[in-house]
Amino acid sequence: MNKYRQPVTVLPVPFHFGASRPGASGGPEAVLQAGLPEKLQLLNQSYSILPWKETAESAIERRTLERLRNWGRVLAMSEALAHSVHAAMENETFPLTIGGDHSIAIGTIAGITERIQQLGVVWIDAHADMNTPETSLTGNIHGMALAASLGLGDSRFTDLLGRSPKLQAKRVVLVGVRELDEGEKRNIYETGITCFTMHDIDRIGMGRVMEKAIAIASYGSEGVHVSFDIDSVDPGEAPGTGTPVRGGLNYREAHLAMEMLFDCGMVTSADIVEVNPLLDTNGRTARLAVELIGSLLGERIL
Ligand code: 5AB
Ligand code: MN
Ligand code: MN
Ligand code: MN
Repeated sequence: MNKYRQPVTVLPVPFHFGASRPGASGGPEAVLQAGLPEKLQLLNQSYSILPWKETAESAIERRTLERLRNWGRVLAMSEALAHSVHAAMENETFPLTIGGDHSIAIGTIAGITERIQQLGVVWIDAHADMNTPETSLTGNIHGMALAASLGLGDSRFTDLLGRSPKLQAKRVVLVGVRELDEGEKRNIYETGITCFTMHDIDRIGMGRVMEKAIAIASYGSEGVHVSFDIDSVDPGEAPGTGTPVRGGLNYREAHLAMEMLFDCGMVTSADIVEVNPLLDTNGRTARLAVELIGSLLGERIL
């Protein structure tokens, strides 16, 4: 998509409790300020922005565990987001969440799969986000989001809205990976999801990698979700993010990925996450996020 030119529902999620460093909660505001509304207007893309509702903090929300940091807050956010995303789908719109740290994808995917059970996922990230509370070295839930959606880890997250797993491994593809914890390697292998690392991109090129990724995510699927972690891009281009890793996608590779995803006509939702304005230089990373959203929604020079 957005082949059918569905209206876009922009869902800002100012949230950072899934990560160690604060700042990702300023991501949505930074991306909006960097010109997201103007970009959507330029593309003649109809859209609405659904403001995030802060809930009054409860005792449950303050619950935490060393291996599942801030789980109460992450769970409350995930439930609220899942309902908003599901409603956006029911209204025949394209949900576009703006993070926030990557834990928000647990809620997005729970909401989407209420409607699309055979969902493909292209997860573009320097990391795999395939930890469970047992394998994680940090306890940060943003590093567990993909595993939870595949049914691995704590049942509070895997069973959000009542079904698990949300995703089938054969439709899930990682792109841009260059840093994995030991336990994540096992989880990738045991689930059987596909992982294209930077090594694969260097060897066969981003074009071939994305052809394969799209084929896997869309085979027999009713829709494809794109979960784009801005730390997939090289820190030279995208410094404003909490867990940067050298050797990432260059500017053109990142755009090519988004353009090919648009062209495949299967994309029905997306997350753009981990933009951290506190770590950014002059809004560079937020502007990149806006440009990449443009490519995903069909922006072309010709
Ligand atoms: B991100 C790490 N594997 O689990 C962990 O940015 C990093 O959403 C996770 O990809 C990075 O804490 C999570 C060391
Ligand atoms: Mn991530
Ligand atoms: Mn990452
Ligand atoms: Mn990160």
